[in-house]
Amino acid sequence: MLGLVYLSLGSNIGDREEHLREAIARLQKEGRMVAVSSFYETEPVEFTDQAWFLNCAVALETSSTPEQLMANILKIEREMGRRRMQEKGPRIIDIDILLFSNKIIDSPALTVPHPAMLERRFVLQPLAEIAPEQQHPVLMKTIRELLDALPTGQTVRKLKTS
Ligand code: PH2
Ligand code: MG
Ligand code: MG
Repeated sequence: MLGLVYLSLGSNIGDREEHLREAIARLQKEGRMVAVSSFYETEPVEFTDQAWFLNCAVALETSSTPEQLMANILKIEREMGRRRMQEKGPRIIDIDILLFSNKIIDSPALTVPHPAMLERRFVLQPLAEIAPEQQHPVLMKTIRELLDALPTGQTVRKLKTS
């Protein structure tokens, strides 16, 4: 069975753009890459005393289970040099599963839909670019509606490409 997965990618250490591209290339081995959003320059939230991030969202069609995909994502993060130090702190690459078809998962290893996505403009804005009509399987609201419901604040701007 094929699953349609939406992922959020972020980096705020070193060559952020290169890290996002590298992660996307590696994720292509996990299935069929259906869409990749623009890259967005985003103000750090939650833990604010760190450098600005580059974030994007991708859609991936995969035959993996959520647990398999999560394990492969953690492997990609490790292989790209990620070392977990401070929670929510600076990272070379972070890859989060936002949605996995219309699955609802609540295990110690994995929570889907991603619980924090509702509050994060750095997630919803890139995601709305590639999947505005996608429904959140718990709230039954579209990504566009969730984005429109966000309070102002959290600067997120599309990266100007040369
Ligand atoms: N990730 C976090 C915490 N804060 N802020 C931005 N702008 N982008 C992120 O990817 C991010 C964050 C924890 O995963
Ligand atoms: Mg994260
Ligand atoms: Mg993560």
